[in-house]
Amino acid sequence: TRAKKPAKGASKASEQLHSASQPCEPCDTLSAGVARQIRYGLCHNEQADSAIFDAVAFGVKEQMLDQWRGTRLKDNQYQQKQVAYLSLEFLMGRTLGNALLNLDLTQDTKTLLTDYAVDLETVEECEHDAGLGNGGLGRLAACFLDSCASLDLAVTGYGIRYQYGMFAQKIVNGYQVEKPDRWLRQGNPWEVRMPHRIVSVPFFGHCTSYQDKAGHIQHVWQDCQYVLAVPYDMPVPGYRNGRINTLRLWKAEANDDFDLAEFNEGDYAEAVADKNLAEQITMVLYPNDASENGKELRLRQQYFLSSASLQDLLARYVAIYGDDFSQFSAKNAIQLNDTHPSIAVPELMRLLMDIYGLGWDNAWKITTECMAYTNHTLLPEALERWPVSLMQHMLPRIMQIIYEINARFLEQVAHKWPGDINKLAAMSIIEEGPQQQVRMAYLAIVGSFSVNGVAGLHTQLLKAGLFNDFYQLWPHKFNNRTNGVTPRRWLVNCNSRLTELISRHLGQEWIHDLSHLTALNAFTADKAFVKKWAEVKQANKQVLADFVFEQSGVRFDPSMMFDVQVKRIHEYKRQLLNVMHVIHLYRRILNGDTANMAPRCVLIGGKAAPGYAMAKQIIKLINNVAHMVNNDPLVTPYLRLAFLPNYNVSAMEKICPGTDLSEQISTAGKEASGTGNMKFMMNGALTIGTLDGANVEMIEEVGKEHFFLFGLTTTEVQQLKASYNPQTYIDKSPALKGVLDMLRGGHFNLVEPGIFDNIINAICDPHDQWMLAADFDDYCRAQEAVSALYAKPTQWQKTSIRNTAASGRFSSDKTIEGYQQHIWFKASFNSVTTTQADDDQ
Ligand code: T68
Repeated sequence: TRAKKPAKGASKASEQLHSASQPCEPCDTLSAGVARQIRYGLCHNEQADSAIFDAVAFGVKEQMLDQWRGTRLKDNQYQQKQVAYLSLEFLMGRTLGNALLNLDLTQDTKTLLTDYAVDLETVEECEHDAGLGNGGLGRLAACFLDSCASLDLAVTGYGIRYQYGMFAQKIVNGYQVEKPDRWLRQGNPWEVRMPHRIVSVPFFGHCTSYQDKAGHIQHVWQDCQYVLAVPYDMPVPGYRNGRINTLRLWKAEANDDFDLAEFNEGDYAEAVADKNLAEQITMVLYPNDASENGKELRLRQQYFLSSASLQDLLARYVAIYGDDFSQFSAKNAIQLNDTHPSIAVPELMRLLMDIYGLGWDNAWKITTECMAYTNHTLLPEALERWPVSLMQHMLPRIMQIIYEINARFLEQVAHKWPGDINKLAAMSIIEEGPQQQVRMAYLAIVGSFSVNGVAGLHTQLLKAGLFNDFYQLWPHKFNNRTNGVTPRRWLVNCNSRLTELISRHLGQEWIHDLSHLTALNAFTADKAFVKKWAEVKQANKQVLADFVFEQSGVRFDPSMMFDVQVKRIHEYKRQLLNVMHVIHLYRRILNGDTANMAPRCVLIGGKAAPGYAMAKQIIKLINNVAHMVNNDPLVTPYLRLAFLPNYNVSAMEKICPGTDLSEQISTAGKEASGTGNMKFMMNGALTIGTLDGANVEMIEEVGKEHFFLFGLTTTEVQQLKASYNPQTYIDKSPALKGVLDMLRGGHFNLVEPGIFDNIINAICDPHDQWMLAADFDDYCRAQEAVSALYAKPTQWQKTSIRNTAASGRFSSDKTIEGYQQHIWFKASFNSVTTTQADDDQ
């Protein structure tokens, strides 16, 4: 009954090692490859820009193939530790520009394209974003892949090849309308289907047990339905170092072994059609960025990814090391990107025990020495829980293992807190209640040797609040790894003007080590440099203005300040506070009070989860306010407002270089880190923001005198909660009262009465968790300080330089060095007993 380990693996590995030592034929040039693609690869003679894009992409991929294979062979040969980064989301965006940069092929490509009378930028614009993620969490995974490859680390990303990525957002009559994103329709030139690495993933069925010859109870998961997991690999080139890592995306396909006897001939077609159910697993990305929606299909996706990836990892291990698993945790680390793949904990147990024949203790030791869990949110509505009944039905063997993990874990709890029944209930992986639920975060913590938050404040709050019981039990597991973003995509590739200016003065080393940017501080005294810095920003603002006009029809004037907030729409991120400030300025202008008002163009963009009614109403409000503001010629010299539809990765590449002011205004304690804040800072934007997430560390780096700080602190928010009364703030603030009166008066919805009532009520509700009314006046005060500084262009530019100079800490290279040193390559797992051992980076 026990499947035996794949025996042919070992010989395959030695075959590979053998061929690795054979010299390869040198491959031909990129330009020859592109020409060949155009002539033979595309099966038509069309020279449309999109055809050229395909030819270039295929040509570039071809250039990577030898190095790609070489990387894999080298990693096997040197028996390096492998890291698997498991994530339901990889928000990759476009690949071409970044690949050319990392491979140092940009100039060659520009040159070869002259033969085809098209420029590189036009060709790049033909690439469809790979939108396999919602927001920060998915984009973080993508930045990490770039940094891992660039730091020469053997890290494989494992994800899902969704047929439909993040929906495209259209705006119709001011409202968000979702359109499906069939990003693969034109084909994906970067991917390689790997049929020889297909694995199968079990679902449903039931469990039985028997006693083996040695008297041990053995468990068998029977009568399951298997779904094939087919890997599609995407290359991840490091920055000019010859390494090509892999992003392996799984596609679900039906297997062929359904029982034909059950069907007469007439039902054959239907029987085959039924198999499409299996393929639904990888059909669509769930578009919720901050709430768990509990759909059965989502759990299937999670298990499908986890099982396929672990089977792949184990097969590779066995191929190199054989069936001695004593080295497994020394050779593998598995990073769980939030709880979404945390079912990997019981799944690794299952594979080690049921497939490879290990006993519980040995399997548990290995599992807890490999798994590491990253938390990305404190919001209770985002914490995943799955009904026990659902899991029992879909994954009976997994549920059995979770029960056993929990029973053994609760013994430890009872030992630590003797007689404390409440503690047992509070910490149990199984939550009791009318419907029992599996708490996925607790499962992840119990099964991992490392638990990390994504910014200093966030980690502190995890330890003090959400996970405090676990922190008391296992302080050594907790550590902070502040997020970062890759400077290749977010500065070098998206902002060539600034890159050139910086490199002319600092050389190129900063691209490898972003801390070198601190040398820019000295140039704040260099008038010519400051002038050049301003010219770069101005040119980038013109590009952004053109983009905004093309996308929204609103004209931005590059002589005005560009004030930008782009991110998912969520109440805690407080786009509403931003609009309230716009309304405040609008009122002032209508009242003739424009003294000391720096003219500004406000840009807001982001998608709302399709089921999030309040977020959708906020989008409508932004659009309605924009309509009034932009159509009043008395107002537009001072103020303009645009909502940018379909905000995505490639939009951000145009937005962040042209932004003057970055809005990072979440209620303190709610944004785990933020990463958009870092992209803007790198590109020389100044930030207006609260003491939240990584803003705290940004202030540490740049100094509070170069940051527009406002609002309640996390502690103040917590203390105010019980007695919060928005009316007291409204009574004290003529500005806030004015804004609310204007909203209530229907100024922005004359022909649509009542549509903003919800929003108005939310602001005035004592239960408003986001405390807009409390922060409004201080926000306006900080915005006035922004205006005052903008009126002094030289000072503004110097502050801008200081912001870029201070952004080195937020390179994802730094973050990954932290993961590498403190998590993946941590020398020993059980010896650390001090509480603060790894807290500081
Ligand atoms: C974000 N989380 C955090 N979640 O909000 C942000 N959630 O502060 C942080 O900088 C970023 O993660 C990276 O650490 C998300 O983006 C999701 O997208 C998400 C998706 C599915 C379910 C829940």
